[in-house]
Amino acid sequence: MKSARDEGVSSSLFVLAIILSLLTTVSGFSECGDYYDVRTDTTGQITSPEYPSMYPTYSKCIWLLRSPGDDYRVRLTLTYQGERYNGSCADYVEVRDGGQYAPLLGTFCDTATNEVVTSGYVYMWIMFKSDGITGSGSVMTATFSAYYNATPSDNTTKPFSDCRSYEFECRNKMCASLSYRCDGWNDCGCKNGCDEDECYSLKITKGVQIGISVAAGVATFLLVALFSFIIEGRNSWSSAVSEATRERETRDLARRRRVTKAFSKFIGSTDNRLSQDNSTANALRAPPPAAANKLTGPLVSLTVQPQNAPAFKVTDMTVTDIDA
Ligand SMILES: [Ca+2]
Repeated sequence: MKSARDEGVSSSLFVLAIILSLLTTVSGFSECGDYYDVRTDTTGQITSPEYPSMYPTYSKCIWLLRSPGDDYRVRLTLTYQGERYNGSCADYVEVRDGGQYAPLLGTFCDTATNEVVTSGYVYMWIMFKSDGITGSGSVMTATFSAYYNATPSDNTTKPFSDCRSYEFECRNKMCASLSYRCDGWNDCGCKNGCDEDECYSLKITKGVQIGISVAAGVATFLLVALFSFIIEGRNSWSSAVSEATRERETRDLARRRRVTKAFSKFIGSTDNRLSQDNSTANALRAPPPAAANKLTGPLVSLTVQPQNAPAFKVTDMTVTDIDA
């Protein structure tokens, strides 16, 4: 029978298997965001992953644009087909006036065609993000250029801080925790030199990643099930051994009582007969020789037949039992 403790252990192992299965799931990531120095003589372009095809799910791209100088701003012309779900932004583009925590210049969830956004200073921060559901969202493309502004801005104020000791700087100047390296998620939101680069010796497709994840999850579950089976089998064996030991001890005790009772009866009948023969009685009641006191071990069989008394056989007892 399974004890409550065993059931608790099995439940905990099952939950652990589920967690491990989820942890072994490798998520896909897209290559997209970057850092650009905006030039005065030409325009640049940024696009959603896999453009001009539809962008994939779980995309995260972050671009940081820097104007040519203090008297320049960044101008972005955006065309986008986003997606809403239950009224909220599911896939969207976010533009900020500097860094990640700078004031918001605009959030685009729906259709936008040649929307123009201009920075107030020298930096512009842009993030495109898609969720895990493929819907109506399709593509994002934008051109950026330098926009001359005669009023210089404070070029010494960075839109981002220097990365801390436990962080690394992504190619797009974002800071990400070192623990985010090679965890299957694109935390930097950039390409080339980001947190998920050079994590695998083999380039594997998303289908193979899913296959590996499922196989790892199933293998983990089977290992836990085997471990639980071994624990349960060991407990059952211990219970069977204990039960057998108790039964043997009970049988031994009952047999010993029967023998003791029969032997007492035999001694009583012998005393009655010997009372008529004092010499024989004295001889039998005399202390045993020294050698007899040293007798130990099992008395396998003893057959006694006093005069005028039925034969009596004693088996399986020890000399110690007789003395007692
Ligand atoms: Ca990561």
